[in-house]
Amino acid sequence: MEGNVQLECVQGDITQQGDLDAVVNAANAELRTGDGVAGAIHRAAGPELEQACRPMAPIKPGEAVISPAFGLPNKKIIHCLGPVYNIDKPSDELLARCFQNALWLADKARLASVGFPAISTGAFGYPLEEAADVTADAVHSVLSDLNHVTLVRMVLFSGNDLQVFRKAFRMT
Ligand code: AR6
Repeated sequence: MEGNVQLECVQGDITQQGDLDAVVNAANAELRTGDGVAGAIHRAAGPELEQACRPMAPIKPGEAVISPAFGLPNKKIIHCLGPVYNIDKPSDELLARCFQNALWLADKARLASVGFPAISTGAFGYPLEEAADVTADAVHSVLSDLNHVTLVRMVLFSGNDLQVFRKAFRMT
């Protein structure tokens, strides 16, 4: 618990978080399906998701947009474009903005709970430890702005990723 917000790090699949109001997509600029998180989310949500996202694309690194969740068991999907490590610069600021913008957007939409994957740490090549530190700082930096969000869950795909994020969030 940090103020009114509960922070969690769990191992799991971002498409299987049925108790959360919103999950975050590690999107591409075009908001199309892809590999990794984007592929899993679009497959689970169905083809309506790409259609709904088309008018909002393209987005820039650090930006976040919100859509319905369609076949996913959540109310909303928040799509963030993370930085490609050391190509989109400053990568740390752009990664931080993803988490901040997603949480502000969720709060504005009066959502109570949000789940994030480890944005940029797959295809976009962000080193895990660095990304975890930036993520933890970014999440903490906006907690006092939140009026509706009361649960932020980091959903890590592997046991190793979970340990690294737990350490960054000082949960060990
Ligand atoms: N649930 C939770 N985490 C996952 C899942 C899942 N189902 N699948 C993968 N991860 P990535 P990025 C982890 O590549 O680096 C896409 O093709 C994965 O192990 O999905 O931001 C898009 O189209 C890694 O730790 O996102 C973009 O072009 C983390 O989620 C590009 O990749 C992020 O991996 C975005 O790259």
